[in-house]
Amino acid sequence: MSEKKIMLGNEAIARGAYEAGVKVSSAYPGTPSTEISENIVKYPEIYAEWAPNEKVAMEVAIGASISGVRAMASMKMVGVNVASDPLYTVSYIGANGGLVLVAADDPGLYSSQNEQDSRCVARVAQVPVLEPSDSQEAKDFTKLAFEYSEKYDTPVMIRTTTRLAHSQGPVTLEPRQEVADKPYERNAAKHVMMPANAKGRHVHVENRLKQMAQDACDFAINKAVYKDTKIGFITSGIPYTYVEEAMPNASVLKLGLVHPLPRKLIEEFASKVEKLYIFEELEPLIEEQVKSWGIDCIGKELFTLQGEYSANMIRERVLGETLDLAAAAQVPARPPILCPGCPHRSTFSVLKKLGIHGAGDIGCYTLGAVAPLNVIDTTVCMGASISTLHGMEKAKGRDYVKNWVALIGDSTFLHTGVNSLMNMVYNQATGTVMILDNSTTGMTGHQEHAATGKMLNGKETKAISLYHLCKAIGVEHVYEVDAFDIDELETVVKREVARDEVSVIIVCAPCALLKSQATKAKCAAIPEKCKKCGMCLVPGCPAITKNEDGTVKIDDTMCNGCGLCMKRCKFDAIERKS
Ligand SMILES: Cc1ncc(C[n+]2csc(CCOP(=O)(O)OP(=O)(O)O)c2C)c(N)n1
Repeated sequence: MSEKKIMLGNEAIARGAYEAGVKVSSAYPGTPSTEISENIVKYPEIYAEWAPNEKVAMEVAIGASISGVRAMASMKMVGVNVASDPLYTVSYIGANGGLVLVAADDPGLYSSQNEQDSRCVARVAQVPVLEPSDSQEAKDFTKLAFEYSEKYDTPVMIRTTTRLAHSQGPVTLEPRQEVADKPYERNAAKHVMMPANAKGRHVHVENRLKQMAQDACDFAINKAVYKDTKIGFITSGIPYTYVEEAMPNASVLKLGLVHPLPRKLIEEFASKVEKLYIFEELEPLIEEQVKSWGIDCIGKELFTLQGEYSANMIRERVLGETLDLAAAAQVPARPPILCPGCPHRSTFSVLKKLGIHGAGDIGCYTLGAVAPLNVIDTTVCMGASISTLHGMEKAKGRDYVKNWVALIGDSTFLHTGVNSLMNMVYNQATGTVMILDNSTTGMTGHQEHAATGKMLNGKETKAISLYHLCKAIGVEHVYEVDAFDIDELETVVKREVARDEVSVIIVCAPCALLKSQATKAKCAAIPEKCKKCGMCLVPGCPAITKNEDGTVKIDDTMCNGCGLCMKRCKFDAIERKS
């Protein structure tokens, strides 16, 4: 009997890659895609790595595909932007060994800086998109994606969303299919994209999509099920499961391939149902095309362009039910905060004291933007802190950035920050960059990166030195400071922001949640010595609260003994427990 296993959507994608005979996987972490690589690495048959960013990951997969093996790159949707340069052009090159890009979208913005829809990117890049609805399909569609990639000579995108990536379902396991490497033949007309060659390949791209759209009417993954024909839904991915839950008797055209669309199949389905709804999260990608064919349907007039969908959305908006959602509304909001003992808090406490503004970046330290720290003023995308600061200086002059710094994490600095620092050096900037080096990619759950000295498979490797990297770029003034040495940090920050040359301060202290961190003795408040000045409360450590009389107490279960509160207390009213 075949073996079944409960798997996360991401785990199932990894399993699909394994069963499809994939040999190379490259990725950069990003919620909700991270666990794909963390599971792929468990299969010794697949070479799996963390790349410093998504563009690199995509290009590694492209190289592997050109050489003749099946290869995969996975990333969150904003990573697709970073990888879009190679993506748009590899669309023309196509695939030798199957080439698959997994793009993980985040409707509802659980952990992202925007809510973009990767299907739109794929459409512009003229790349087909498969959209699974559950873990079994996540595995099956991944395998299918490699077949389509080779059959149609195209990269294929698998689009998932947070709900699929992070929910579990049963998956039937099958053995790995050993796929023979395709022979590599030099073919400049296909592999060297310069104008004369790209012109010819663009014709191939258009023909390939037309052919696929035609064939898609017979793909088993595009399925029309006719029940009550008063109402019909065209849907895909996770929203399909909501239709099944809320209206099990409706007719449904479930699309597994969401780009290109099977026009004939859609026209046939539309002609057989009285009222047609298009139920797709985020952009009206399917809806706009269906409407452009003169088919009457209801989509974004009724359903939102923003946020995650639900079965309740159908109950309310299609069935007109009034739902009592009071119980759900009563769940208290829990705003994200830095962990107790987080070294970023220590850094922010110094910047707050000095009244310095931060051009921020993406990582745990983005939380420096919220109360009580309020240090970070801007956050755009990974790597943007340094270039934003540079833009401010060039716009407003040297003096303007004397009370600004760029704040960027170690993983983010290596991702794209390093380019911006080159720009500062090259274009004679004078700003100060603080690299918050906590020795990990913290925000996404502790992934290794090029400066940690370990690879995705846990093996030791060369750790790139951030210090020497900055020096090599040409930054004369690079300093490493312990994040918890707040006096030294204050001195160095004051000195460097005043300096009329570009400088980098690498603020070092490992993430408080890293397993390698030994537990330090916890801190305790001594009420008799407490003068109620509130200095220990300023950095907003969640382990410290006020007693009714205004003195403070420290929650033992939360304190990790970082000692920041102790250092801020002028009255020795906080001490370490022995
Ligand atoms: C282009 C892109 N790729 C991936 C992500 C997901 N992501 C958010 S922050 C981050 C890195 C965080 O690591 P680091 O800069 O070291 O800061 P830390 O969280 O450890 O403080 C990643 C990978 C993203 N937001 N954008």
